[in-house]
Amino acid sequence: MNQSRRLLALAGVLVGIAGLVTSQATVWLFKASNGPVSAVADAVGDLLAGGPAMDLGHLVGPTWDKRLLVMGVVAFLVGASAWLGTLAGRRPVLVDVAYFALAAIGFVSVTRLPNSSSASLVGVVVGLITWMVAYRVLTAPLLADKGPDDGAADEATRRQFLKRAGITVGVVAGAGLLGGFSSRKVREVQKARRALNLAAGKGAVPDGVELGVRGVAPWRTPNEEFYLIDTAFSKPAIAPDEWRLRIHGMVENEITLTYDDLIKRARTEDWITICCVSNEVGGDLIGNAYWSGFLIRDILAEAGIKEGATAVKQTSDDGWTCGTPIEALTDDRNAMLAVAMNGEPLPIEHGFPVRMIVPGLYGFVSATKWLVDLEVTTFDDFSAYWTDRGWSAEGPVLTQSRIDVPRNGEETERGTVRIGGSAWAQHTGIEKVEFQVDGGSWQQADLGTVPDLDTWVQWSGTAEVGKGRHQVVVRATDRSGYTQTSVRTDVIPSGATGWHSIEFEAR
Ligand SMILES: Nc1nc2c(c(=O)[nH]1)N[C@H]1C(S)=C(S)[C@@H](COP(=O)(O)O)O[C@H]1N2
Ligand SMILES: [Mo]
Repeated sequence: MNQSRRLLALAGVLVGIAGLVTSQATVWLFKASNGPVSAVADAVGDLLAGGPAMDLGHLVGPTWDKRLLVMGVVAFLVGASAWLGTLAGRRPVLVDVAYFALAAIGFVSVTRLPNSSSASLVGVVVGLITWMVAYRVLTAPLLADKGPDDGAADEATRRQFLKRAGITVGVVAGAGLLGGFSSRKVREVQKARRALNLAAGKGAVPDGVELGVRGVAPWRTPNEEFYLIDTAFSKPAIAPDEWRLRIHGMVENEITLTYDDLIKRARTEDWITICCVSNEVGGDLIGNAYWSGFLIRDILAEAGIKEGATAVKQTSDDGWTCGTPIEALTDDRNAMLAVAMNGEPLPIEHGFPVRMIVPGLYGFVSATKWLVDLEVTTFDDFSAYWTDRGWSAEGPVLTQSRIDVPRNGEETERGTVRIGGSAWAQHTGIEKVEFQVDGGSWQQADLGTVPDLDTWVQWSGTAEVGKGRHQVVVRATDRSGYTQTSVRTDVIPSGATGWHSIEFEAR
């Protein structure tokens, strides 16, 4: 390789690294859960695990497995960037397309992880812009037309390049330091979270809740697969020892709780399914976990609720607010200040260190994450984040059911086809689930047994089908005797109604 080709390759390497650093710094700055490199490593790992390739985890252990994948992704990127550097001036379109494609892989890998937020995607875009800009800045001096072999011109080019490379390294290192600095807080909180020993029960999945239909969502939703909804672009990172909860408003005694105060109290643990009001019919913004926490009704009793109060307004560390009827927090349901989810301290993105969980209500009116303030008040005296944006003030969960198998558009064998899914009516309970195939009569599905009224229920059945296209519709009846209406309504203001239906093709 001659000198200019070597310098071009070096320029490419710097460009590649610059984009990696700025994208990761962005992710850190906004405390997002997933950086693009880590997300691509996960995607590659899943591809390898799905294929005939070896299971790296067995050879090197799970932590090293991930580290090797990350190193592999970085090495690939650096190699590709070196090559892209050498294409400068010759294949400009190919270079831009290649960087776009690499960024697209990052984008898709980030998007497929259920706990990713928009901040991770912003990180990908920042990385792409860095690549585009740095590529132009660093290769330009090396492309300047030179006369026939002229040592002095060569030297000038080299100096130009080194100057620009120095500035690039400085800017990128600055961005990296800034991101790294702001991630220090998150790492501290993560460390504090890992060091907690809450001895929270993981909850054994009860016998009979799973009907064993392949493709139906697992009854317990693993934390990593639990849906995520929040408005915070940058997630709060709160260490347990700095957390305070103020309980005030229409109370006899104002209370301020520390984390230690809280976890000394008698604990409650329960299977509770929570879901989002913006879940479309058939959607997956729902999850079921074993939650550990402290009954809100006990804490409110200590504060002493004054006559006339109807609501508890909650405020999150990120400023988000919602209001819950006092009734739902003081009746016999397990409305709790949750500290653990499936036996682990709450993941940061699910509200660490303390969030609310209220069976039977949509998350937007009850499930405040990063909870710092409870104000006992009346619905007339405040409005909350989503009510200000056209959503209802109260949000009881609407009875719903979903078909998971077959998937919409799936191809199956003709003959006996298994059908199954989930149904929910938290704190009311599911009485029966019926399904209808190709407009025939409604058939009653088998139901999984559930521990109480507060979780979703699996259902299953079979259908005999011939070759061709088929349709399945499902509807649930809850324990109040209400059968889901077929009328489809929008999710706003208080949740979608209507029956879920899918089509499949039998061969
Ligand atoms: N601080 C805060 N808490 C929040 C929200 C939010 O935007 N900010 N979203 C709510 C909504 S709409 C839902 S459905 C649940 C989702 O909880 P999850 O992200 O842990 O699944 O959290 C609720 N708690
Ligand atoms: Mo929600």
